[in-house]
Amino acid sequence: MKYHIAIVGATGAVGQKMLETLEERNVPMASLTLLSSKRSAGKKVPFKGEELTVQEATPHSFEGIDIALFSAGGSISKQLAPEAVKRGAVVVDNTSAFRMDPSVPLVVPEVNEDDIQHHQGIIANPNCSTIQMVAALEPIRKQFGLKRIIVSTYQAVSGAGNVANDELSEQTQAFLNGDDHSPEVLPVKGDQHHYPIAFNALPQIDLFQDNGYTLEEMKMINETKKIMHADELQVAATCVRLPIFTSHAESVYVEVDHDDCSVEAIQQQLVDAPGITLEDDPANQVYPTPLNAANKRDVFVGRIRKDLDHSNGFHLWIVSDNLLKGAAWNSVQIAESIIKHKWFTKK
Ligand code: 11C
Repeated sequence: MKYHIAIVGATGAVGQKMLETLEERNVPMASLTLLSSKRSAGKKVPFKGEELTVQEATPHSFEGIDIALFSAGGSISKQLAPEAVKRGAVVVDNTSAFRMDPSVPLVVPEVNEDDIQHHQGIIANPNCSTIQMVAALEPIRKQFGLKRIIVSTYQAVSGAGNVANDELSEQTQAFLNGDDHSPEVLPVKGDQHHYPIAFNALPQIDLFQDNGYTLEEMKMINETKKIMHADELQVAATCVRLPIFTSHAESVYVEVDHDDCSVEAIQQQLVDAPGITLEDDPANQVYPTPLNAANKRDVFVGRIRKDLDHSNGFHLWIVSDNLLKGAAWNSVQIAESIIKHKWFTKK
């Protein structure tokens, strides 16, 4: 059996990675439809030795589509995802439009694959910084329980799109040449102030909320609880943007429930876990870095240490490609899961 697949946002950073991932994974496809805004329609994109033409996304684009992967921004998803569902497609949405809707499963397959089957047409792909954290912590949670997570992130600019990549390149060049370059994109396009990202660290990702946390921090908190089905889990986050192009890194402190946990036991859980690569050998300076994780599908974990004051506390360093596991690969994994289990029907 082969399936009709569509990508909405095919010319964006994540859309491109979705194409590459579909190509590498050999998903059984009867057709691949590439959709975008009117502005990008007409572009030619190579796929499996052919050239596909990107078309403008309209409600009618979804006639006959089995699975539609959306990554063209929240407003496009809000407008077109219900139209796709109406026409019989299952939508995997990589925006925040439906993530916290109780009727929409929010899925990281290594954690809660079974939730997919309860969909009503839309399955949401979580925020990139949430995905890599929960994928790495789930094997620990299963064995030892989790009481608390405190995370600080070191996030790549590509999370804010190609415009942020361009801003980092141009600013770095200008800074080294001694030229002026006024920031226009980061920390948040459309916010009141912009600050340089080159040679800097910005403790703001997305807009500030009334409680003093940023939206990115609140996504990490709320999405983690939803994916893990753990309302009682204590989660705090500080999200920081660094001048890195690809891969988010996270310093994560966890407190587990069980007293019999140890660094070796956590390493054992992670070594056997799907989608996780353990790189943890401080004696030989082995630990993950954003550059090494880029263009790879796994989540990399290292620097696992026991807290010096809290016997149930452990520190970890978690790194993953934000455009792959954090977006395109997780979406394709969900699509593969729908195909494998024939979870096409709405519940
Ligand atoms: C960033 N994590 O790095 C964001 C990008 O909700 O899917 C992903 C935003 C989202 O800026």
